[in-house]
Amino acid sequence: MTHRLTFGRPAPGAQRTPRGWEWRWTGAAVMGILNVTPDSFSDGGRHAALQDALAAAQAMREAGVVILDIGGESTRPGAAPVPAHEELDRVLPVIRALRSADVLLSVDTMKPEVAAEALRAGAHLINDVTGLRDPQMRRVCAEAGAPACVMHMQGDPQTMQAAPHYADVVAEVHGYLRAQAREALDAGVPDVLLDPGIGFGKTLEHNLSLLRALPDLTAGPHPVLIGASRKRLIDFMASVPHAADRDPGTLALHLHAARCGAAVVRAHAAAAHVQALRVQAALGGGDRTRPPGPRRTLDSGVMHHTDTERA
Ligand code: 7PJ
Repeated sequence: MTHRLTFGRPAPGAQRTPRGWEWRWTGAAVMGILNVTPDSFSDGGRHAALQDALAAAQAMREAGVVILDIGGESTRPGAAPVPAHEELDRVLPVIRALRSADVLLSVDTMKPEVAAEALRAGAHLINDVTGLRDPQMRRVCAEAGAPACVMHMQGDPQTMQAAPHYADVVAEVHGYLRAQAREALDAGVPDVLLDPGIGFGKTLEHNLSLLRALPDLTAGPHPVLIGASRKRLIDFMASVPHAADRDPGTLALHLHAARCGAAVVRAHAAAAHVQALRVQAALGGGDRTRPPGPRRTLDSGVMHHTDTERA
């Protein structure tokens, strides 16, 4: 399955087209997670955090990674919000150090002011777990010519896992994503990726319903991102209490997502994902809707260790 994402300005790997700069790929690309939160680092120091992040990014680049998702705020269930200036102090040095590297830089943020500064500093893509609900976030992306990942979340990170409830989870999440995509494109955002938000205000049953319905979402006009890396649904499915032990289950889930047409999988164990996706592609198993044949996936990166928890 071939995927496309349009940028309003040049981006690494994107080709000039009449509509902008188009990034085109086959199979699922791996987005390597690059957390720059002090709790990801043993000594908590800012300089050490930056050095660790750059070393992880370098390793990912050498492994051929094409997208890094840089995050300066934890969105784990119950996590405390981080002020914008603190988030910027974490992510800007990483963006500045990597902006001339041949890699797409995504910034995982909910704050328009952080997105604006990050895009000015050289980031290419915004990953907003609040789905561009804030009109200011849509304006920021539109003005910078930056596509965005629009994710579904019920509630907010502080409360979302308290009592998730849906009458029809698939209809509600897919409907929400379609509506947010329309709002974003109408506001001038050049393109969107859609993400059902695994673990964001969802029980195991809700997550499973969304994963089973993935072919319906990937049949639509927008590329789809799935991020289940080390989340608690892996524990619920396979009894793996420690997040750091959940990479095998994560990989199984992401291979399923790739077969169902996901365009991007967001992962900590990025190198293992690249290897597994290449084998899946060589077997002709990238998707079930086309006859088997040789296909290629974009190269991707190696893991960066963090310990996140999510249902
Ligand atoms: C996701 C994300 C996800 C997108 C996080 C964690 C929590 N962005 N940011 N999708 N999860 N688009 O990695 O456990 O699922 S942060």
